[in-house]
Formats: sequence, structure tokens, C-alpha cells
Amino acid sequence: MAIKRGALVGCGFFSRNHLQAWRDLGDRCAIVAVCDLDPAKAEGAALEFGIPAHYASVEEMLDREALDFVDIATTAPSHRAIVEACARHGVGAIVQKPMAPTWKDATALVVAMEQAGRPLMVHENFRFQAPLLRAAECLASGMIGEPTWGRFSFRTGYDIYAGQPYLAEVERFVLLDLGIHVLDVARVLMGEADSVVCRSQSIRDGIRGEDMATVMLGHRGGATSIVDVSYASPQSPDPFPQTLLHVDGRKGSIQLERDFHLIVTTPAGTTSESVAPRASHWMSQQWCLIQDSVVTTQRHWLDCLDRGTEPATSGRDNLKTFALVEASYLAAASGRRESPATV
Ligand code: NAD
Ligand code: 89Y
Repeated sequence: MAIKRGALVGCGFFSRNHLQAWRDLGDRCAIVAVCDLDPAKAEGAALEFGIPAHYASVEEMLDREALDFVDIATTAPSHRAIVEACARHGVGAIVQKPMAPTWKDATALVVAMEQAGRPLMVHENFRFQAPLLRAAECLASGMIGEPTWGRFSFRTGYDIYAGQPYLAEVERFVLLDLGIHVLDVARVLMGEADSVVCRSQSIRDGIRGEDMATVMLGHRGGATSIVDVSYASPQSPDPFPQTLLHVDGRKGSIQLERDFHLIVTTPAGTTSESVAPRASHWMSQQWCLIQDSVVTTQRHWLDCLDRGTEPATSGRDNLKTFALVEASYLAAASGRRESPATV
């Protein structure tokens, strides 16, 4: 397979993980340009990662570079315009979550890429985390039978504002930033949901949006699940950034406990295994769960480009997760059970 030529847009906090992961995948792709509205950030990333070109304008970069894909690691308000520019230039894109700040923008950017006939994947990395991949594999094997109930929980007091100060300013906060990841995991393990109940809370002083939310999903097969997310849960030790889960099935259960202990109960008995992520020289102890999943996510994108197949987290697929976020906001405001939009 020919080496894919990619360009990264957005050289901020999280982009380093993308660039390190592309470097790990260097036998399959080359990042040939980076872009940031702040030219110093683009130049700094190009220098540090040995990337030949840097730009302050996406349009200029798309005009000048011959690309197989663009990797969009900017914050959500810019995603629609950048994806639409990729669509106009006939270039595929992988875009960070959340796909957009609103349902209208999310659907528009998916349609733009579909009309251009180019691939679009959302960089939704939680379902690609090593422990969650293993939990999904156990469930899919049928060893615990049909799932009947699930809880997917991410609660932390970790100072996320230090690295991502923009999160304090957004009106739609924890559901769109973090709930979107955990709702996606619930979809993968429990199947599609057709009803949503939600309560949200704003706990921390000085933030604009909600930093705690509890969602109850009704799944099509009859199962129920709870997704609870919080950035206002001081604790020690803090499990950040682990998602913990418990799924009951008709024949057993799966539990993912702190520090990557997976406990599976089947009619044959209970087993426990360590499902820790892979650590590599550029990863930190705390973030390697996510950093390792960035490599897995980006590898999946390259696999799909090579094979011409639809990514598991394609724009169209991710709209189904986005619809659960929208229904959660609606349910929190109305106090009623809401139905997600059909995608
Ligand atoms: P950031 O603000 O640190 O960096 C974003 C960069 O994009 C900035 O340097 C900004 O100048 C640049 N930018 C904005 N608009 C641009 C445009 N139109 N053209 C070129 N450059 C532009 O943000 P971040 O914390 O790195 O977050 C980026 C994205 O990654 C967000 O969508 C966030 O939700 C996501 N994120 C994902 C994870 C994860 O685990 N999946 C973790 C953290 C952040
Ligand atoms: O913003 C969040 C995300 O997307 O993953 C982890 C995070 O950076 C903080 O919880």
C-alpha cells in the first residue's frame, strides 16, 4: 500500500498525541503539513516533528498540498468549516470529537463529505481503549448472554481546566465533551438506545455549563443502562481518565474496575484479567490509556483508507452518538423522557 499523505490542523493541547501516534504509524503515513491559526504553534509543531510545511490557513494548505487526508484537532466550533473545505477539495478527513457544537453543524458536515464522496471518521477514541475493546470482545462472544443492564461511569476531580481552559467557557459542557465518549461506549456494548432520561448539574464555581450528568438509556433490545459523567468528583486516588463499567447479561456479568481489572462471570465461573493499555516512551503514566487509544484509532483510519471500508466511527455512525447527547440535553431541560433523532 502507498504511504498516505496527511496534514494536521490545530496544533494545541491534544494535537501532540495525534502527531506522536502518526509518527508511530510512520510506515503507513507521513504528515506532510501542519496548520494553526497561530503561526507560531504551526511552526513549533513542524520543527518538533520534522514536518516539511506549516500554514496558518486551511484553504491555503489545501490549495498547495496533495493530500490523502486531513486530521482535524481543532476545537469544535471550527470543525464544520474545515470539513466543508476538505469536501470542496475532495480530501477525506478524520475529525476530533465532538464533531460540532450543534446538531445542525454536525449533520451539515456529515452531508458535505457524503456529497463529496470522501471518507469521514470521528476521532472517537474511547471505544478504541484497550480495556473497552476487551470488554466489548467478551460481550460479543456471548459468554454473558444478552445484556440486560449496564452502568458506564467516568467521574473525576482531575484538573482538566489546566490543559483545556476553553471547557470552563462552553455552555454545553460535560455531556458534549465527555458524555459523548461514554454514550458511544454504551451504544457499542448495549446496542442502540431509543429513550433517554437525564439530569444535569453545575457544581464547580466559575464555569458556564454543566459538569455532572446522569443519563438513563432504554435500549432497543429491552436493556437499560446508566451513563454517569462528572468533572466535579474529588477523590483520591483519582481514576482519571478511566471509564468503569458493569454489564449484567442473562448468563453472567462483566465488570471493568479501577486500574484495568476486568472481571467476567459466566456459568463456568469467574475470571479476572488485567487489561492495561500499552505504554510507550512518549506516553505519560496517567494519559497512556487515552494515548494508546489514539494510536489504535488512527490505525483504524489508515486501515479503512487502505481497504476502502467505512470507519466504525464514521461521521454517520457518530451522528447516532450525537443524537443521544442532544436527547440528553433535551431530557435534562424538559424533565421528560426523550427520543433520540433517527439517523
Ligand atoms: P486547543 O485549544 O488546545 O487547540 C486547538 C488549536 O486549534 C489551537 O491551537 C487553535 O489555534 C487551533 N485552531 C482553531 N481553529 C482553527 C482553524 N480554523 N484553523 C487552524 N487552527 C485552528 O484544543 P485541544 O484541547 O487540543 O482540543 C482539540 C480537540 O480535541 C477538541 O475537539 C477536544 O474536544 C478534543 N480532545 C479530545 C480528547 C480525546 O481524548 N479524544 C482529549 C482532549 C481534547
Ligand atoms: O476532554 C476530554 C476528552 O475528550 O477525553 C479526556 C478529556 O481530555 C478530559 O476528560
